[in-house]
Amino acid sequence: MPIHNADIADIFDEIADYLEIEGDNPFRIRAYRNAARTVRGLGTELKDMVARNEDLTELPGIGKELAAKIHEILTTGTARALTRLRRRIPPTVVEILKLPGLGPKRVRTLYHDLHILTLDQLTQAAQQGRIRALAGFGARTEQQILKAARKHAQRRIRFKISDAEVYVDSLIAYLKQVPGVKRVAAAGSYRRCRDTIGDLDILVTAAGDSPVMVCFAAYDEVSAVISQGATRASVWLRCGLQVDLRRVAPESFGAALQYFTGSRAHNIAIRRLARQYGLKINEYGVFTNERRIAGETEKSVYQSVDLDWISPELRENRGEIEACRQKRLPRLIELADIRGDLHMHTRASDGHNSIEEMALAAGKHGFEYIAIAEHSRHLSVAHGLDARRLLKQIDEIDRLNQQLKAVTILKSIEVDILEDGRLDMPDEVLARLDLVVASVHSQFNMARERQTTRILRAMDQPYFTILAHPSGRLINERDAYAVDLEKVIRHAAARGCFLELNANPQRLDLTDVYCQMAKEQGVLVAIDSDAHRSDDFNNLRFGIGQARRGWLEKDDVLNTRPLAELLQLLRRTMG
Ligand code: DGT
Ligand code: CA
Ligand code: CA
Ligand code: ZN
Repeated sequence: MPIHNADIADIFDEIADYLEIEGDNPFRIRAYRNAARTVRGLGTELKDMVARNEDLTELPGIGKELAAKIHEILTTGTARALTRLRRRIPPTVVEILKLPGLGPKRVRTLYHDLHILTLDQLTQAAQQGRIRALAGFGARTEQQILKAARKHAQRRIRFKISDAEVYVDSLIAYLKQVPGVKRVAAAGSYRRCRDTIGDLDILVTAAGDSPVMVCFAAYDEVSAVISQGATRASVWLRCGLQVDLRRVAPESFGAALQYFTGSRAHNIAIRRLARQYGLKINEYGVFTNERRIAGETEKSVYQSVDLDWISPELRENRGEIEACRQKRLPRLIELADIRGDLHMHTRASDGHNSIEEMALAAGKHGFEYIAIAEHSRHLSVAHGLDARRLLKQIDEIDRLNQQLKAVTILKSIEVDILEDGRLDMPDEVLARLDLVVASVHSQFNMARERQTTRILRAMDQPYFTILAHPSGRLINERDAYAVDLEKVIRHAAARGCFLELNANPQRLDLTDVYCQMAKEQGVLVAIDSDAHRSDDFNNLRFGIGQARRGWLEKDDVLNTRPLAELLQLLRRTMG
């Protein structure tokens, strides 16, 4: 990874932030700030200057010490000075510094006098009126802080589930090898397969003398310990993810897992139900008066209120409890139900593998079929295909289908929906395909009504099979465009076409509630990888998680069908 000037400037600014909080020498702090400004405004990349052996100390504000730091950052990617500071002060404290009205001096006071390390702790202290008593604060400031903290908390970035997974897997593997540890389980939104994760909740059971809590705090990836006790601890990982660990007794494991899996709304509904039974459910178990009657397994908790075990993905209080009572919980789709993938790219547009490589990889995943859906010409940044190149690809696929027996390659395209709802390819060319995947890649800012009309018009084209990534969102990067998805779903039902659940963890689009709506309207959903390289088929599991949150069963999903049945369904959308 090349180090750019902006990376170096960020490191200098971060060092300055920490030094300010620590109350370091103001001249030193200013030196880092000035250096950050110089580096940021530089016309040339520092890495090129170093490669040319130029003398960095000739730059304004860069002395010998800072020049050495620039060299260090360019070779190691970071500065030891920063690593040391990060070990002393949690990154969350620096986040507090970003609140309006809270300069380093005040943040330092909060940190030293009240041991406030996180925004949550800050909010709590303000609510309890503990801040106004500090020198230089007062009641008005306390109110301002509370307001700012709440506003900031809403903006706090959540981790994509795929990003969180990397850290969860290695943390769980680490905890499992701690002496005396018996069970380790992830709970919270991660277990419910939400598309994004606020923080990670982990439960362990362990023998009495197990050092699990200490080992947790000493984990390599931990950048700061927020709190640590005998049964609970919270830390920040270097990547910025917060992890809460709870140690529970084996007989409470199920109750704790149920409690910390949530969602909050689901738990509240379950506890309300328990009261009707004269029971009390908490994270330690199910109790009548003070006697424990269940809690070792989740199943026992649900049984105590006459319910079957409910899949974590459904626990959002969206009707799952009523459905369970009436024995009509869905049999949720599983990854193994998927028989093929209907949206992927190859080198012909912006993918990285050949058609043949994609087909062979698909075979390894046990797929019966794949559909190649390159971009169309309108998406020029992705080398979209025009009619001539698409016709050439059709011939190539015919040839490959002669050779390859295990996987059938279907002919498709991810055609752009143009501004007026027409498709970016003549009908007579589309007619030669097995299916047409269509999507919006431009004009995201149209008014809601126009955007909706545009998409409905596209669906009414003679050749239209699947609406890809229907909302266009990119998680943490781009909001969904304004569109009436309810109307789109009803229209798809009338037209007899399908909607995609794009399984790329950056998209996960359709979202859960719209999956549920599509199911209710009888619109089949295609769970597709939108693979740009053969490894991307692995992303399908994220799509399955989202589909399960949307109550989808095998029969609600288009690409669970065997090839012959699929072809029949596709043909109905083509002309
Ligand atoms: P997140 O972290 O924002 O992605 O979402 P969750 O669902 O993981 O929420 P989190 O981490 O605050 O708490 C994990 C679960 O623990 C939550 O889904 C329900 C349970 N829980 C935590 N605190 C409370 C509470 O104060 N009341 C209730 N009823 N449940 C709680
Ligand atoms: Ca959580
Ligand atoms: Ca939590
Ligand atoms: Zn697309």
